[in-house]
Amino acid sequence: MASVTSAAVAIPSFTGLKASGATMTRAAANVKTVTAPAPRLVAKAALKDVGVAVVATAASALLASNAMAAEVLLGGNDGSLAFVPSSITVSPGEKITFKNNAGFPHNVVFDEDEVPSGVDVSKISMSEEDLLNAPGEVYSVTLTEKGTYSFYCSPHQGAGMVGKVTVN
Ligand SMILES: [Cu+2]
Repeated sequence: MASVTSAAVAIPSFTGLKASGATMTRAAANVKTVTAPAPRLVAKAALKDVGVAVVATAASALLASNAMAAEVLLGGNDGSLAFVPSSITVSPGEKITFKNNAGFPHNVVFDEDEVPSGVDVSKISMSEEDLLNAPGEVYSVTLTEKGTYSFYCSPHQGAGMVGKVTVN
């Protein structure tokens, strides 16, 4: 997938040359691929920006989950203090990336009373004092235990910034 970036970089040199019609067509096709609003591509790009990462899984689980990723925005485009979407379902080992979008600072804290038994919330949560301050800043977590997890943003919990992830 590193080719996504290099293809985008290579495009100006294609268009700058007196390229044959065939080459131009190929370059145009590349542009289309790169700019297509495919959610999977967006999620993968976000993974490169991981600022704070928590990996609570074995390497084998990570390898198995390479092709899967879920993204949750922190703060709605309409300015709402919310996780968007507020409820997601993922597979065990699937990477979940929380991305600062609007109304920050935000964070992601799992509720110790609302996770599957045996799960240590300190291993999957940001600390209550830890905050994502910059736009696009991300926090990623991987959950392996099946069940339902509730989480909240500590600065905005009172405003209803809570969410749920089901690992199934
Ligand atoms: Cu928040």
